[in-house]
Amino acid sequence: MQELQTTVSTPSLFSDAQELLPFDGSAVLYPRFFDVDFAHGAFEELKTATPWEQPEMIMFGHKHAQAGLSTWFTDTGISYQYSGIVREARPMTPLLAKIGAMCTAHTGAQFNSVLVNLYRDGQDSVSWHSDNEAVNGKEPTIVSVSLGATRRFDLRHKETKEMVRADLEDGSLLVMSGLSQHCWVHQIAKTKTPVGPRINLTFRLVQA
Ligand SMILES: O=C(O)CCC(=O)C(=O)O
Ligand SMILES: [Mn+2]
Repeated sequence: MQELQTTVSTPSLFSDAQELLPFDGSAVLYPRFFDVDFAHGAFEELKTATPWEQPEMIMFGHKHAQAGLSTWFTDTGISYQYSGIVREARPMTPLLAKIGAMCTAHTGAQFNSVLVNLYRDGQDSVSWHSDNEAVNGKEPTIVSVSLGATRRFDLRHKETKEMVRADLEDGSLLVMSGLSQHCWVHQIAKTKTPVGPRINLTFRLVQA
């Protein structure tokens, strides 16, 4: 006779989840959210199939200066504007929709758009900014997927200047929510350490 299981223990798949922010918002890192094969396949498909655009290089004085390639996907038709740049909407692809659905299944948050960034090497970067444009709404949940080379992610509190750092590894998921965009800025700094290419996807729920 089969023994009845009286205690149910469900070991969390994400027991290594880590809250990065000490206060004023949340940024939870799941270092190995996607399995290696899935992450590798997604990286290759995105690298090859994405119509990469290089937004006009902005030198300084702007909050989201970017030296890299990126593309904005959404079926809402809403363009994304930051630092005086307007990113035209491209239709979501099946792969991006699938990754977005995996993020929704895990977080419960809905997404209708994704900004895809390619960092070709250590010279590609995104300078200090917060994703606080009105289009993202108040206290947005922004889910960031990292594929490919590991890059360091810095967060800095706008008032206390407290710094938090984390390595965003291949297949990791970072969920930023609450006051995180209001109280903190973040960046991917340039690095002289030789690094391979990295693709980052930030899923968002935008409204016109
Ligand atoms: O590449 C990353 O991890 C961050 C990208 C980012 O902050 C953004 O696209 O707004
Ligand atoms: Mn950002």
